[in-house]
This record gives sequence, C-alpha cells and structure tokens, in this order.
Amino acid sequence: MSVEAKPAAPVKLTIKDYKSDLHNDWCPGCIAPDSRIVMADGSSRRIADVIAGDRVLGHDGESHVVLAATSHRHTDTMRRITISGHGELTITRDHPMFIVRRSAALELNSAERAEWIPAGEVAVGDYVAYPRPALVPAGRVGSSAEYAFRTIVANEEIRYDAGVHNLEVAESNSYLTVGATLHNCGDFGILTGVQMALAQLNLDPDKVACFSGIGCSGKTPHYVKAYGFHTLHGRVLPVATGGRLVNSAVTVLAMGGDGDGYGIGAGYFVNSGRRNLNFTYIVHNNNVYGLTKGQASPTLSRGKKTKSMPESAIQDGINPIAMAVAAGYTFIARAYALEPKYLAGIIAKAIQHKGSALVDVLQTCPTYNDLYTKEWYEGADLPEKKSRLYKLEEQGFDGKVTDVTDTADIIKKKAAAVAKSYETEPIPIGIYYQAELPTYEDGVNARIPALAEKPLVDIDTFHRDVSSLLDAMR
Ligand SMILES: Cc1ncc(C[n+]2csc(CCOP(=O)(O)OP(=O)(O)O)c2C)c(N)n1
Ligand code: SF4
Repeated sequence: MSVEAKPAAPVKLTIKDYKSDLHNDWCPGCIAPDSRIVMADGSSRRIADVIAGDRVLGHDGESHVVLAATSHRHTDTMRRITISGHGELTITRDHPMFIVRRSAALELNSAERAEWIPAGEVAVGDYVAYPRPALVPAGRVGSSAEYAFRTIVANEEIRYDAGVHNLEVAESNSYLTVGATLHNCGDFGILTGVQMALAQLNLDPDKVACFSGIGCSGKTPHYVKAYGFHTLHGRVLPVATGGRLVNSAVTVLAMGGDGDGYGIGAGYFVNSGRRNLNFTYIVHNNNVYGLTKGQASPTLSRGKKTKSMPESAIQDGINPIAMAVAAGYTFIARAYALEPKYLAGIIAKAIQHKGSALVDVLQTCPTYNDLYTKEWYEGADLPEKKSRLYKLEEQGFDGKVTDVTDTADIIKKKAAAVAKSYETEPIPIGIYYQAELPTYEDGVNARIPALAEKPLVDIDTFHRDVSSLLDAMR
C-alpha cells in the first residue's frame, strides 16, 4: 500500500474553491474601477460591477464568459490615455492594448496590422483597433471592414493610489471598454486550466501543493487556493521533489516558465524525469523570458525574432518533448493555454498518472511575443484560416505503453513521441507518451517500509533511538 492524495468527498468542489484571495498584480495589469466594459448584449457596465459568469465582448467582437474578476490596490504610476471621441482610460502601463501603429496605418488601416502593445508604449497618433460587433457576422473577424480605428490623442503618466480591476475572459482572453480593446495574458488560461483540473478531480485544496520558479508564470501558486511555495529561478523541481518526499499524501504540482525549466533548470529537469517521482510539471512555454522583458528563451527557434529582441536568434531552440522522452518522464503531453478546457483534461490526466508528468503548455505572451500570438495559433494569416494545432487522439495517435515489460514497445512509443514532437505545421497537442513504471516512491517505500504507511511529515523523526547507529560508528 502507498499513501496517495485523496479526493475531498463527499462535497463537490468547483473552480471557485481553488481561487485564492490574493490580489492580482500580474503584468497585464488593470484599469480604474469606473472604466465601462462592453457587455455581450451591447450595454456597458463599470468594471467594478462585472462579476464571474457575466458575458462580455472580446477583441474578436464575440461574446465570451468572464471567468474571474479581480481587483487590488495600486500605488504607483498609471497611464491616462485619451481616445478621440471616446474619452479617457486610466490603465496600468503594462496592460496590452490592441493597436495599429500610426506608421503601419499610413496606407490602409487594417486589424491585421494590429498588435498587442503595453499601454505605456502606445504613442499619440496610433490607433485603437476596435471591433464593430453589430456588423460582424459570427465567426468572421480580422478584416478591416469589421473594425473601427480610433486615434490616440494623449498618453500621460499620472500618480495613482486607489483600487484597480481586471477581468479573466474565456477563449478570447480580451475585453472591450467603451473606448479600447484590452488583453490579458495566456498565463491566465493556464491558471484556469489548473483550477479546472483540481475541481474535476475534486481534490481537497488542503491536499494540494503548488511549487513554482521565478518568472511571470512563477506567480501562479499565489492565485491557487492550495499550499504554495515560490522558490528560486530554475529550482522548482528539486524543491517540489523535497515537498513530495516529505508529504506523499499531497498532490504536487510544479510550474514555471520555459526559461525557468528548460534553461537554468535544465539539469534538474533531466534528473527529475529519470527519478519518476509522482508530480506534475506544468511549463508555461511562451518562447520568451517574460518577467525580464522578453529575451529569447530556450524554446525560440533559430532565425526567429520577437518584437522584444534587437536581432534574430542565432541558435536552435530545444525540443522539450524529446528532452522529456530522453530524460525518462513517464507522462508527456502538450496543450495550449487559450483552450483551458482541453488543458484541464490533460492536467487532470497528468495528476492521475503515477510518476513524473510533464505538461508543456504553449502560451501566448501578448506583451513581448508578437510571433506566436492567439491569431497565429488560430492560423488567421493562412490563405484559409486553419488552426496551427491538432489533437493527437483525433488522428488516432496513442502514446500509451500497454505492456511495460515489453521493451520493444516502449522504444517504439518513445520514438513515435519524438517524431511527433518535430512536427511544426500543424503542432500536435495531447498525450505524446505514457507508461506506468515503478515510481521513486515505490523504491523509497521498499527500502523504508514505514513510509508506505505514513508520510514522513507524520512520523516522529525527533525521538528516534539512534544509539545503535552511533555505536556502529564508534
Ligand atoms: C539565478 C537567477 N538568474 C536570473 C534571474 C532573472 N530572471 C528572473 S525571471 C527570468 C526568466 C523568466 O522567464 P521564464 O522562466 O520563461 O518565465 P516567464 O516570465 O516567461 O513566465 C530571469 C532570467 C533570477 N531571478 N535568478
Ligand atoms: S507572459 Fe508576457 S503578457 Fe504574460 S505577464 Fe509575462 S510579460 Fe506579461
């Protein structure tokens, strides 16, 4: 027998039970409480009065549900942006706005030229690209005819010391004020995916521990109502390993960025995989070092240049899936941040898997990564719009090893997973590889049988008689 996390029966928990009370000061920031948000029926409401479950319009001009409404006190500078004919917006400087640069718009205004630009970098003369929902037939977005272009006439810095608000919006990850089009980051989709997975499994928040490294993504445990440990850059896996070893009754989630996990933390990434300890590692893979202003991360390919880089990358990107196969992870999957329902299903399967699980999540960073945007993943630039992602299982791919004593099958499944990981157009998402092999805990429990009965944290290690050990060393 071994000690494992138990669901919190009989109460059915929901996503709300995994939301922490902490304020959200994540980079995309917030806006002042009186800012009016455009609701799905075309009416407007103060952002401070919008609640989870309401429906609002996104930058695609379509209706989306609000997953969460957050607020906190902000004492710092803010930007006061004036939009011709549409009043002012008071907004934190990092909050991305959907903008067509004045220079880009000289010949023809087009939403295809719109970029997500932090409010602090928006210039006088730029245009807000604003969808015209009433004119947009469902499913048709992205042509200039469907957007209005509103000129920015002022962008001033002001001092601010009051409450600010933000919304987490499903699918589009964006919302409209009456004057402007605003975005939130793909990290929110992952946060939602984690909370949905925990609710699906009905895990007691008291029996879940989230560990993270440093980066924008490193803040995730702050917003999950569970135990949390925000550790050093690149060190999330050794700390999570310690957590799991002292308390095997707790579900351990590790999380962080691709820089954190595949760059500075690469050595730990490899050795944690081969150990096959029972944890789920969720990597927010946005191809940049978001927190430190968008330098290329280890997953950015040669020749690619995001808007935050002066020149293109002159080295190859690493392949995390192939690296995980080689390291020995026994559950390897990939998902997409802006499809939280599918992501939640994958995270839930990863948690249920006994052994080291990697979920590499393709994540948009609207502030620094202008290459791999929501529109890019949706294939909006292709001659015929078509998603750049496809689901492995829908193509009949099955990465699961059925007989773990069959070495030939293990090798075949690993080779198939690696081959899939090199597909780029479109990119496969789903489970690449899975094998139920002995875990590290199995080895530890066989050596120290008491740990199979009780987690280390519940064993009195302070009153042990160690005299025989000391005698032996005399
Ligand atoms: C030892 C150490 N080196 C460097 C840094 C600076 N630093 C902080 S976060 C970060 C990279 C963040 O990128 P990533 O891990 O991809 O996460 P993201 O912010 O994109 O979520 C770096 C280099 C640090 N905090 N500690
Ligand atoms: S990942 Fe990008 S958009 Fe998200 S918080 Fe970090 S810098 Fe901002």
